[in-house]
Formats: sequence, C-alpha cells, structure tokens
Amino acid sequence: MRVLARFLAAATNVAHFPAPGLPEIAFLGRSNVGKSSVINSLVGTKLARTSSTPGRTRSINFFEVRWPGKPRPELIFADLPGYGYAKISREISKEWPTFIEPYLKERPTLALCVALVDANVPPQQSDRQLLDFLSATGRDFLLVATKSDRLSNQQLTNALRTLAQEYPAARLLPYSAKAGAGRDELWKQIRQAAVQMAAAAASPAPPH
Ligand SMILES: Nc1nc2c(ncn2[C@@H]2O[C@H](COP(=O)(O)OP(=O)(O)OP(=O)(O)O)[C@@H](O)[C@H]2O)c(=O)[nH]1
Ligand SMILES: [Mg+2]
Repeated sequence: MRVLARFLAAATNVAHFPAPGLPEIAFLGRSNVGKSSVINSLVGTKLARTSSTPGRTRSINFFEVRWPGKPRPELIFADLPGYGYAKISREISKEWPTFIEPYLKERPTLALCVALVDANVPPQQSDRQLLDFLSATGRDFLLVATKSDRLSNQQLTNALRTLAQEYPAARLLPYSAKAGAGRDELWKQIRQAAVQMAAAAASPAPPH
C-alpha cells in the first residue's frame, strides 16, 4: 500500500501539540531502536530523520497520513524521542514528565502505541518501565521487535520466545525496516486501531 504523508508539527511542550482530531499512532522505544526508520518504511519515503547516533529525535514529531485518492488525511503518526541511552538519559528523563508523559497519558486521540524493542538485544529495564507505564495508563500497545534482518531465523525465533516470556500479555510482531518484513501486518494493526477509535468517537458511551 502506498500512502501520502507530510510533516505536521514538532512539539517539545504540550502547547505545541496539534489540536487532537485524527486517530494517532505513537512510535516509542529506546534511542536508536529504529522508530523513525519504521515510520519511513511504513510510508515508503524518508519522512522522519534517522541517524546512527542515538538521540536524533528530540521532539514529538507529528506526521499526517493520507491514502491516495482520498481528499483528507486519515491518521497521524507521532515519532517520539527515545529513552534509555546513558549519554542522553538525564536530559530525556527531565523532558519526559514535561511533555512525553502528558502526551501518553492525556492525548484523547491516541489510538495505538507501537512500542519498539531491538530484536538483537536482551530485554531492557527501560523497556519494561515503558510497557508497565503504558499498561498502567490503559494504553493499547503493540510490541514490535525491530532490526530482525540482523538475525538468522533461529536467532529470531529465540529472541521472539524470550520477548514473549518477558512480556506475556503483549501482542508481538517482528519487523525489519530495512527488509520490509512485518510491514503489512503492522499496517493492518494500525488501520484496525484507527477504525476502532473512529467508531468509538462516532458512538460516544451513553451517559451514566
Ligand atoms: N539493519 C537494520 N538497521 C536499522 C533498521 N531500522 C533502523 N536501523 C538503523 O538503526 C539506526 C537508528 O535508526 P532510527 O530510525 O534513527 O532510530 P530512532 O529510534 O528513531 O532513534 P532516535 O530518534 O535517536 O531515538 C540507524 O542507523 C538505522 O539505519 C532495520 O530494520 N535494520
Ligand atoms: Mg528517531
């Protein structure tokens, strides 16, 4: 599937968030895990800036996504700053409560959190903290194991088994931005989450 996407806004505080409207998909994970690369592989262009140096993305970057032939955009992708690298963790941990945590807790249109972990590294404490935070906040999330192209089939099977043991409640999807593996399934999950949010918005819960 080809989509049209464009940069919408970069926010480093709550006041800069675009007005909530369309269903939003947030991409989260440790610095350098491949968040911006997953976004680029989904849309098929170099939309989000990527880098081999951790800490490239410092703001929440919003992109709107439109299907070809449709008059209006249907989705927002939010590329979030990474966490977990010692060098930048002090800054990020200062920033987290000021705009990232409010975004994850309060954004009314956040339909799905795509939580990325590197399939090449063992489960990390910082990932556990994020997933616990998302569960506690009641956010729907999908666990995506990135850079699967760097592993043999057997290594990938082992890595997925370890992740499934570590996070038994999570939906888990292997992915390679480089090879395109997992792209169709991730799109399916994203569209499903967006449709569910749009349906919920169309039929608000009855008053109680
Ligand atoms: N082999 C391989 N490398 C990847 C893949 N995805 C990302 N990379 C590489 O990993 C590095 C980091 O990618 P980014 O997409 O910038 O990571 P990020 O999570 O957005 O990083 P920050 O914005 O710094 O938090 C880059 O050098 C990418 O080329 C993948 O699927 N396979
Ligand atoms: Mg990035």
